[in-house]
Amino acid sequence: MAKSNRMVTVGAAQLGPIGLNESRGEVVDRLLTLLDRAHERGCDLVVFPELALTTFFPRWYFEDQEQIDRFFESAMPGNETQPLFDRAAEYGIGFCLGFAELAEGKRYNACILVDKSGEIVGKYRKVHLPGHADHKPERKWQHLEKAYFDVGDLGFPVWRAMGGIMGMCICNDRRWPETYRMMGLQGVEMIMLGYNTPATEPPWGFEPTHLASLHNNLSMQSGAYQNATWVIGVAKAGREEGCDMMGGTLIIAPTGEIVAQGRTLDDELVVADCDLDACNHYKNTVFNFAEHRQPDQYGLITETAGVKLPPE
Ligand code: CDV
Repeated sequence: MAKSNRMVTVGAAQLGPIGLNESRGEVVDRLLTLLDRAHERGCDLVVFPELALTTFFPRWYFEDQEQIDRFFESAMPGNETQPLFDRAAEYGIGFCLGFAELAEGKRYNACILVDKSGEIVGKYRKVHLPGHADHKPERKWQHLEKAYFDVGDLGFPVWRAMGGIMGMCICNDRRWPETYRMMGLQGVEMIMLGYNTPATEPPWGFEPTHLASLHNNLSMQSGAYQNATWVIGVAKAGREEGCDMMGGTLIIAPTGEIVAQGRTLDDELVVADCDLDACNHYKNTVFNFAEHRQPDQYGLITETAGVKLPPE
C-alpha cells in the first residue's frame, strides 16, 4: 500500500566522533553511508547532527582566525558537500544538515533543510549560544561558541515541506521552552535538531552522565508534548578527541513518548515512521493555543532576559 503523504519515515543519523584532522571528504563519505542505509530502510528524511561536517571545534581555543575559518563553509552546497545533495536527490530523500556557516563576514552555527529534489528550502541559525567568549585555560575543554559564532538572526521560522510544517533548532536551543513555542505558534509538526553535548563536562560544571541524559530527554519530550509536535534529536556521540560526547539520539512523538532511540555511541541510523496527523489531537484539544493561551499575561517573557525579582 502507498504511504500517506502525511507519514514521514525519518532516519535520525547519529554520528560517532569526528577527529580534528578528519577531512570533509572523509566525513561526507560517512554521511553518504548513512544516507544509503536510509534509502534501504525507506526513509523520506534524514536528520544529521549539529556541526556534522567537522569535529566540535569550539572545544579548542584558536588565536588565528584562519585556523577557525577552516571549520566553516562559505558555500552550501560546496565542492565537498555536493555529493550529499546529489545522492539524496537521486534517492528522493530530504535532509537536515548542521554546519558552521560563513556568510557576509558573519559566522553562524547553522542548519539547512533540503527537500527531496535537492533544493535548500529552509535555513536556521542557532540563537542560544552556550559557553563563553574568552579563553579559559583552567578548563579541560573550552566551549567557545560565544567567541566563534554570531547569534542567529533568522528567528525560529518554519517551512511547508515533506507534506507538513517543519522547523529546526540546534543543540542548546532544545533546553529553552521559547524555542519550541515560537515554532508551535506557527503550527510546527516536526522539529529537527542536532546536538554536541559532553557526557559529563558541560560548560556549567561537572554533571553525572545520568543527569545529562535526563535533561536531554526531559527538554525534548516536554517540547514535543507541549507543542504537539514530533521532535527528532540527533547526537554527535562517543569519545571525540578525548572528550566523551553523549549519545541518546531520540525520535519523540507529539504525545511526548520516545518512539525510537539510539543504542550506540557511533554512526547509527535510528528510524521511525512519523505520522504528522498524530499532531492533530493535542493541537485541537489541550494545546489549542487560540482557545487557551493568554498572551496578555506573558509580557515578562519578551520584556526581560534575566530574572526580575519581586520588591523586598
Ligand atoms: N553544542 C551545544 O550547544 N552544547 C550545549 C552545552 C552542553 C554546552 C548543550 O546544551 O548541549
